[in-house]
Amino acid sequence: MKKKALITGINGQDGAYLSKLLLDKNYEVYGAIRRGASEKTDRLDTLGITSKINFVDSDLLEISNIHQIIEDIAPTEIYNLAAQSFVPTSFALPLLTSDINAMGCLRILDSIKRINKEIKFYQASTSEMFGKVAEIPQTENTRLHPRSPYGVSKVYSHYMTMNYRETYDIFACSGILFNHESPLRGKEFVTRKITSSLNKIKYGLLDHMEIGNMNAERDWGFAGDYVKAMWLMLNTDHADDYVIATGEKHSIREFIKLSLHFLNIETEWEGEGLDERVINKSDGNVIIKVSPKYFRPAEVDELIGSPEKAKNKLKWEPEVKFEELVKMMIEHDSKLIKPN
Ligand code: NAP
Ligand code: F7E
Repeated sequence: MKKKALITGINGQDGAYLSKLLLDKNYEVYGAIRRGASEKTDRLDTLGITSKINFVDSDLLEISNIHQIIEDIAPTEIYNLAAQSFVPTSFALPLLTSDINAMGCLRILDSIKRINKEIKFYQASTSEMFGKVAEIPQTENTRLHPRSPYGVSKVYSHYMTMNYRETYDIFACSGILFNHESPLRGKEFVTRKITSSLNKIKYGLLDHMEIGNMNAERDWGFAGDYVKAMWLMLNTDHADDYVIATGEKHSIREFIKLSLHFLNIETEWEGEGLDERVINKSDGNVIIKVSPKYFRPAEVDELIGSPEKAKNKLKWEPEVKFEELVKMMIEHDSKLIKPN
């Protein structure tokens, strides 16, 4: 019999790549999707898999709906990827973020407990839980110190996942995933903002890009590699929590410089802090300015994860390196806007 997976947040970046992976593994894939005023399947369309997915109307805010769809579908595995996942929005909407990210997870866990404790559960935990980092690199045992309502909401769901595993013997795993990017990344996140905006600048569709803190450092991997780790967690001998990362960190400034390199834009960098700016050598135009608008009330300065446990226990390794990831994103955005 085919395995059945229910994916919340199926139309997000990870939902799209995970669906593709599970369909390739011959799963029946059910996608929980909340209704919106416009079409939302563009990422699934890009991967050519929309018609293979069984969509169900769902919202993590509604307990009766969650209970009902789990009962109706009777999934073998549930991947909880739905979230209000943009950190700056979590400062503006802390209660809604908590309701979706923290209580949403609990609504699913409690439904599993009541309906069928054999259903395996994956929770999308995050490196944002480490926040003001207690040690370098961060492991599964590093003390948590979140720096945003988003981070705090994910700490709640992380511990609740652990609690339901220990208390009710549910096969529930948390993947503590560090930043992972792709051509399908939302354009509000810094990597895609950079690759999309710099392409527009190159082809004359945008005058300049405004950016926030370029000193922040992240451990960036490829989303396609990271969804494999999610599946491995639910398909190994026992449930546990794992850090998924590359073990390498780079600053936002480095990401920008590499993107400029792949676009063959030669630049000069001037000024410091809020006055820092980047000038296009070919025409003398300022193409990047710093704006206080993109600074956060509290910042996570530096994240770098140790994927040792995942390497040893799951035999998981990231395949796409930093340079390859930047190139892939730049090339994808070039294709989207290049004339002809
Ligand atoms: P994403 O692209 O922002 O997708 C989030 C998904 O959640 C969207 O499909 C969204 O649907 C859905 N959603 C939001 N609120 C919902 C609600 N109330 N009910 C049902 N669905 C709702 O996020 P992602 O990058 O794929 O990340 C997937 C998960 O991993 C998230 O939980 C995120 O917090 C976590 N995570 C991501 C990273 C990363 O670097 N990408 C790292 C660690 C953890 P709409 O289209 O309707 O908004
Ligand atoms: O910011 C800095 C910003 O928004 C990265 C989510 O998937 O990964 C993601 O969260 C860094 C921050 O991602 C801009 O201050 C500078 O230090 O791309 P981001 P994030 O906040 O790390 C984690 C693991 C998740 O779990 C989240 O769901 O970049 N930065 N200038 C900027 N960031 C943005 N967005 N825009 C700027 O203009």
